[in-house]
Amino acid sequence: MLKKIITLAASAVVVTALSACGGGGDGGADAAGSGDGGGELTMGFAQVGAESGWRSANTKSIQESAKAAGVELKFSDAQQKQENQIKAIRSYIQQKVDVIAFSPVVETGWDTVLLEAKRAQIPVILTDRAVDSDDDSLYETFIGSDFVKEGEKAGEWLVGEAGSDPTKVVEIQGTTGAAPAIDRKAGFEDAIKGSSNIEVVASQTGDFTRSGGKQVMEAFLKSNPDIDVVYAHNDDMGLGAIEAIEAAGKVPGQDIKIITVDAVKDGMTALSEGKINFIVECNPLLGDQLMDAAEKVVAGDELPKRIETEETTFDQEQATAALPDRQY
Ligand code: GYE
Repeated sequence: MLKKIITLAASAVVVTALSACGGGGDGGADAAGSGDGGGELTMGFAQVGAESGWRSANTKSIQESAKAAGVELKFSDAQQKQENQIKAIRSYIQQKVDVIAFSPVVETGWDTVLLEAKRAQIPVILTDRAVDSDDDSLYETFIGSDFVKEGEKAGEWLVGEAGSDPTKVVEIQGTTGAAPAIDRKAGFEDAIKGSSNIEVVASQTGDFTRSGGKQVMEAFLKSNPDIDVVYAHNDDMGLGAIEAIEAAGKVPGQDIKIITVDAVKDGMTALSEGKINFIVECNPLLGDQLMDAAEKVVAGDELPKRIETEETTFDQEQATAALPDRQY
């Protein structure tokens, strides 16, 4: 019943900007919002943190899209800690928001809190990162990239680049237990497994941060004198690795080749300057898709369980061409 009322309210807003049309009832659709859209939908969003350029662009996209869609956004930053995200989700349940969205910092350990949301009849949308759960009724849909594919693209480029040369790779992984870290590793390994000349000699987490990437690379350079390639699971860690490589008197992009994932502006700039060699794109601009999905879910529409974002890759020349129009 409530869903129907909201559907009507949602279609009405297209015609004219109603203020406080109000769903009423216990479902939490109280018209708390203000501003142009009328605020009939309230979303609680539990963000991972502010660990990378990708994350900042993602947060900005969500905030801007919420505003444009007239969604009242309650936003929290979990500082890369699962316990903080769980707390935020519980508080959104208590506040009876209409929809909860979050980007799970790690893959496992979500069933209990998701069940609490389900019992409270609050739909959950996953953005960017997936959860590892046997029960896919605990969320409506997952909007984000195929991280395995991203890892494969990185590995495929290296296979072509290395030819038959013996190639020693060090890998700087994302946050331990996070979907993009697990999947980017797996995809990369899969792509290089037929090339016996390519060897991953060390692999450690840099937690998706620039400082983490730098520290890990410093340690790698000490223990492995002849590294040919760095594969970093995001641009920020690659940029940190560049600092460590330069401090060690080597030339990034030449003495040591660098492959990263994300394609945020800082990464693309380093690629265009020749310090990075190849970037696999991961699109952080998920805001519009998220607001669209939220409106549909609250209106009672069935969504596909998986909404995949489209992505490409960049070499140095392509980065130079793309940079002037890059939004993030
Ligand atoms: O690649 C990284 C960020 O989950 C896809 O998280 C995201 C990753 C992104 O910290 O830069």
